[in-house]
Amino acid sequence: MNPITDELLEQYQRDGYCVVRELLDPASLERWKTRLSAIADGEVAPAERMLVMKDVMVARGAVEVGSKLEAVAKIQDYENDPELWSYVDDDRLLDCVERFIGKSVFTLHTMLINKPPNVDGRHPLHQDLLYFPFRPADRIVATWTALEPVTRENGCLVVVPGSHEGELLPHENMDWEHVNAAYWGAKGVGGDAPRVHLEMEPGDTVFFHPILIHGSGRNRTQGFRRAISAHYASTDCVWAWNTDAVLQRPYKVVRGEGAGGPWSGPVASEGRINPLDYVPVDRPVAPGRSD
Ligand SMILES: O=C(O)CCC(=O)C(=O)O
Repeated sequence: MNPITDELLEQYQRDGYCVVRELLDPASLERWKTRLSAIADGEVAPAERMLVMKDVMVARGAVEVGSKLEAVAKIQDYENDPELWSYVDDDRLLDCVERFIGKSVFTLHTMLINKPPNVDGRHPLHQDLLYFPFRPADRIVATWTALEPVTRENGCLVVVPGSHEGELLPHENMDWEHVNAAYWGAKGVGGDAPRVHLEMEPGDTVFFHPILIHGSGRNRTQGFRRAISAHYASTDCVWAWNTDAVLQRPYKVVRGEGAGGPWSGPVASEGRINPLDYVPVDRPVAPGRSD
């Protein structure tokens, strides 16, 4: 039976997210954590087009780290890393993804989020569609899998149920002392928004809509808070930004016609969206990267 029962699908449609408990097994989680460490330690070179982001506090020398892994905030675009790619390509995940956006899908974005001890690491409340040039939004879904117990104390995800029914909002830079690059917050959405904290066990996976307002808190523990994540879009989606950076990321088809190959269109010719309407003008979207 597909783990996305009718009940979970209804919850996703109503609230903009749903959680599948223990979707992925401990050995798989270990494999991805090991790879993260190997890349952070420099034992394995970052794959082509992969971005390894240092935490802003480490980069500014505001905190001393005890290991190379403590310096890394995020790995992005791991499509060309065979170990991490095994997450995106996992049938257990893809069977769920199909329930939300159909049988023919490509990866829009891939990420490993590392929240080490002693750094701020907060992610303000935001909407992921901000970063994505494809539409319609309803044909995009995020997956986020806990690699260890994720709690309020170590900075679990926080979501605003039902917010996926709204519009994509303009975002702004946060007025915080330490904010990682491109961690923008949705304008006018404060800490008083009706939030739910998603505490999760290793292998639990949340699926969420790209307009859902979400973020995460500080890691107040002395351990790591790691998660692996991907965004998938239906191959029916069109490129809808008015920029020419069409191959901004290594988009790859994972299921359906053309699986294994790169995404190749279509690009909308009319009604294009200007990403700068949504992001702070002093930090425009850089073609190729969102860091
Ligand atoms: O894992 C986190 O702390 C937040 C991730 C997130 O919201 C994002 O990258 O869009």
